[in-house]
Amino acid sequence: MADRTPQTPLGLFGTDALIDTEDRTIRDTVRSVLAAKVRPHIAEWFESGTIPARELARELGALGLLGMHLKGYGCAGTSATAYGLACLELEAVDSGVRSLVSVQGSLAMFAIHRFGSEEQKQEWLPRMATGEAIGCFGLTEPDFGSNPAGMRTYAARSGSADDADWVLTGTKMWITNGSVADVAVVWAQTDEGIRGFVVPTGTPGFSAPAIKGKLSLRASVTSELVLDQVRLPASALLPLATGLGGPLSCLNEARFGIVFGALGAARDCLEATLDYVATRDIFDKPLAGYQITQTKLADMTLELGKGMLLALHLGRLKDAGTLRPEQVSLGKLNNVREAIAIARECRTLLGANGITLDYPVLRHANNLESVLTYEGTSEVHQLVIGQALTGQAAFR
Ligand code: TGC
Ligand code: FAD
Repeated sequence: MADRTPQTPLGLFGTDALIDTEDRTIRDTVRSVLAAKVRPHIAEWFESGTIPARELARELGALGLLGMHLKGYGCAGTSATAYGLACLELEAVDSGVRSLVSVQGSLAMFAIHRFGSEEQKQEWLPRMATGEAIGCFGLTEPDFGSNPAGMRTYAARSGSADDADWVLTGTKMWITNGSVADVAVVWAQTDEGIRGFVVPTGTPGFSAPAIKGKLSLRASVTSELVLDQVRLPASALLPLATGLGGPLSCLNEARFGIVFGALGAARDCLEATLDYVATRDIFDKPLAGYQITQTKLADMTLELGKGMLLALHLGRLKDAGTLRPEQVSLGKLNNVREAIAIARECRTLLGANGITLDYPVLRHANNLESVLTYEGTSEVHQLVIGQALTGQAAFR
């Protein structure tokens, strides 16, 4: 007789067979620690629009998740695939928790690791790896999100000598971790093009008011950065980042994490829904027994599994050092788009219960609205892919 034991969506795909033992062990550890320490609190944090960022950063740092796939300076130095799988588990809890880790490791720490001086690396990376210091990454401005090349934040030299101070003025918007950060990586126009600066947030003239009233990513700190004549020593400049390619290469790292992360939110929705339909009786039998339900479950499982295959493929390319930015766009566009579709479809199966915080689906769906927009909107990624296919840039 056929085995009718229900299988999990990714179990059905058998994708674990494509993940090496070490990466699977890391993933399973992350999953079980998050289940014990973070998941029990997440609905409450979402409802109150708070996250204990400092305590959580230390907890995640102790797990080795901050700057996880960077080498040296106290970072764990795992494979990129292991990092992706950790993002998946983090976002299965909440996109806000994954965002904290993405911004810390893939944006702020990566920028310092890739473009910083030895002094900057020694000063910040070990403390950021443990979560003792929190970082943020200021690229977006109120009028320049998809088009960061237009940024108005300006850094002027206060003299002509090479060791002259810099003075930064401008406003950054929608900055994750901003109000809780110890250090901000800030991108600004200069007379020599776009450059990056390592800004200790206690520097006079720097402030980071929190943005309130969000209906998405509520368990995450999002802030404005105000730079009012912030004076920095010459040593605050990231010496190796010149031009827009600097910040854009950091985005490749965070976008890679989202390729996996979005699948975590989708998996969590689907697993919660499978549990629900098994026990929810409609008319005279469980909801799971209706053909319409099974069609929805099958289609969602297909998209989740295809997204996982794509993510693991991109992980392998990244580990081999051959992953190209437009391939990251393929993953970010597809996996976030499918994750939000899955979250919304799951919501239909939960009926009215689906709109509450008793189940994770609408929380994930709402979070994924932000994920669809940040790190390059879906339309920006379509245009990146369009450019790769046609050789024509259609951004302007
Ligand atoms: P374009 O002329 O195409 O390029 C300028 C220079 O940059 C290089 N480049 C890249 N380098 C590395 N990685 C990439 N992905 C790159 N894309 C382009 C390019 O080769 C060129 O180099 P060079 O040496 O010739 O100067 O630039 P463009 O102004 O036409 O813009 C292209 C576009 C639209 C794709 C880009 O601006 C873009 O990606 N816009 C979206 C902005 C965005 O994603 N912002 C995210 C902010 S951070 C965030 O959202 C954090 S969310 C929190 C979390 O992650 O959880
Ligand atoms: P816009 O650029 O104004 O886009 C509006 C619409 O126009 C979108 O649909 C877009 O796709 C479309 N559009 C844009 N360009 C084109 C085009 N060429 N053709 C056709 N349509 C186009 N930024 C940071 O720097 N650091 C952070 O830590 C950070 N964290 C964030 C956290 C949250 C919760 C959110 C929501 C955002 C965050 N951001 C951060 C900002 C994020 O990166 C931007 O919101 C994003 O890049 C889009 O910019 P925008 O919101 O200004 O939208």
